[in-house]
Amino acid sequence: MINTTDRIFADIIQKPADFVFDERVASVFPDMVKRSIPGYPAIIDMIETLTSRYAQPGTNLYDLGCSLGAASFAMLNGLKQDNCKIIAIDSSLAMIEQCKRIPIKNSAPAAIEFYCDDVNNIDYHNASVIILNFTLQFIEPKLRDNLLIKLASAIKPGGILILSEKVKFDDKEVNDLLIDVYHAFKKANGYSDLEISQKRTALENVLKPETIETHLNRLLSAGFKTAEVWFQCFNFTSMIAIK
Ligand code: GEK
Repeated sequence: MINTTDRIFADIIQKPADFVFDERVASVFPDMVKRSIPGYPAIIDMIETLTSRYAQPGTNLYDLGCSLGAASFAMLNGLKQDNCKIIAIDSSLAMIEQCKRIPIKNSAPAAIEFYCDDVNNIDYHNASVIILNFTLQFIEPKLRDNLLIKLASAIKPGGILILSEKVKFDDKEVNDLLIDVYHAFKKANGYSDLEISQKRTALENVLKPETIETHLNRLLSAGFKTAEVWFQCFNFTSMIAIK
């Protein structure tokens, strides 16, 4: 039987390397996100609820950095509007190959198209809902403004972008405290001190968090009329921006 429990950092790693979304990560991903991202199930549930409210008939719904498609399937479950298409993109071939194997009922309200690509390379258009669920944090900071400008201009008036991110805080004491509290959450979910510290090292050059203020200002400058945090647990947040 295939083991789907995340033990990727359980043993001492002799030559530490940057974290990559390869086949090994894809095979344990549902366990990894559930034990590593506070509030992940609540955020996925809200993506379903917000999709039923904000999707517009005849538009595209994008899931950027879809991993195994949790947000895409949440959108599909929430969708009541006709003639929509869900477009899910991830730069990890291992993730996209697994997504393509997930069966979709004939009676589903829309199709999901999965593409293996960099989200910076896509032409976005006719969108009503765009999801960036813990993906922007992996994109080079200097590319983030342009991507958000592109996304904001692809969204129709009244449409939304949901941006979930691990964040940092300007105040060092608060920042250190929330990192410690987050590590306690991981320990309570069965990760050892070794796993926590080896993963932290692997993510150091790859996951680049920004402050909530930086994210909200970027969303407003990109062309959204409003942007607010709707969820926060420790240093993990989800924001909604409305065009
Ligand atoms: C979920 N949204 O379960 N272009 C496309 N994909 C990218 C890029 C890029 N430039 N950079 C990283 N990725 C998911 C969870 S995981 C979050 C998202 C996490 C992809 C990367 O391959 C990975 O699958 C995903 O973004 C981030 O709702 O693991 O913390």
